[in-house]
Amino acid sequence: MKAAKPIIWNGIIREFQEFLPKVKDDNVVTLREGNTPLIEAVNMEGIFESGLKIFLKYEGLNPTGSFKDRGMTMAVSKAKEDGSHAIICASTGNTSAAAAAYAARGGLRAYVLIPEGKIALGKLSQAMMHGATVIQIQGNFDDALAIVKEVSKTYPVTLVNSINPYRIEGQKTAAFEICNQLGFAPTYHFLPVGNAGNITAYWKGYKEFKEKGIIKTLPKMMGFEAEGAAPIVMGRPVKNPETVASAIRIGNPSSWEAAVKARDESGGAIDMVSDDEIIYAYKLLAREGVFCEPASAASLAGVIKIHKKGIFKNGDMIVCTLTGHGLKDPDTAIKSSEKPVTVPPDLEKVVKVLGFKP
Ligand code: AN7
Repeated sequence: MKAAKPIIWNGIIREFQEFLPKVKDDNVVTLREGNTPLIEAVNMEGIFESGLKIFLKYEGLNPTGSFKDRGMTMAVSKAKEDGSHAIICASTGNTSAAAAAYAARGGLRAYVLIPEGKIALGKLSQAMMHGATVIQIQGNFDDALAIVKEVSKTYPVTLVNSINPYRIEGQKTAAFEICNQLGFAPTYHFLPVGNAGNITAYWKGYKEFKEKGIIKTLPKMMGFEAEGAAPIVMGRPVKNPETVASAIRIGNPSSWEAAVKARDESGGAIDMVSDDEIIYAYKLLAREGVFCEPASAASLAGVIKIHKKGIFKNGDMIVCTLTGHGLKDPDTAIKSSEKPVTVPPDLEKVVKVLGFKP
């Protein structure tokens, strides 16, 4: 290489402008989100027969560590364009982190409502560090969402939960990237389901690429809720949702109907996985060198569950969205791992722990 080679990615609004609502360039609030890697799983022999290809869309590599950045750049840019000075959201953590960061970037105020004691440490630190006003609700996400909806109706603040249609618009760009990365759409697309915005967004993205003739086939959309927070699977809201995957601890999703539509139109499924299955998949992903948060692993847990039913065919292409970075939730990572060994600063003792002969 004789000269520096420019590698420039301008963020999803500028890169995918022909597919997104127009934003005046001065109003674009971006941290150059998107362009996340699609990583093939290579250490899963023994779990799946060969011939099954699994790709991981590692959304934890977005600027704030989750897929929420795609929707947030769009929602905050539009809020700015509309003259809004403040945004508000309810969140299980990642939305609040993204809202806080993009609001800071764009010079808007952010107000975030979170369930007290139920969001992962990394996410809380992000919202606080970016200067959002953080309000802990003595209740769950669903309680918080009901309140922010009311507040945004009455007061001069823009709601940036995924009820805001710009969020879905931004998030659909992950489907575009997967098609561009593979050269076609996968056979199956697995992802965790919480408030159900992301499955809705991906399906919209795939359909738009098909309408434009960029892809020929559509994937089956496979959404996975956590067993203790599975309103769509149960067919009714869950009053007190509970799961180790705190990001998807949601009992009454906003995009419920749209998610069911994505499932039915695509010939996919919305199913659930237990906390044990989630943690098992979380550790398998770590063995790939890919660190995601527990909720993200619901996608791979779903693949394992469906694989056991013998539904996959040789050559099927599977994409799992890993929605958030593992560093978001260090507590669960430490709880799920072998403890470090402590020894004095002594060569022999260290060598012994390493299993070598002294
Ligand atoms: C890592 O941050 O709802 O089904 O308030 O953080 O589109 O809600 C987070 C959701 C999956 C579920 N994985 O996506 C919030 C929030 C991670 C998440 C989901 C979330 P949706």
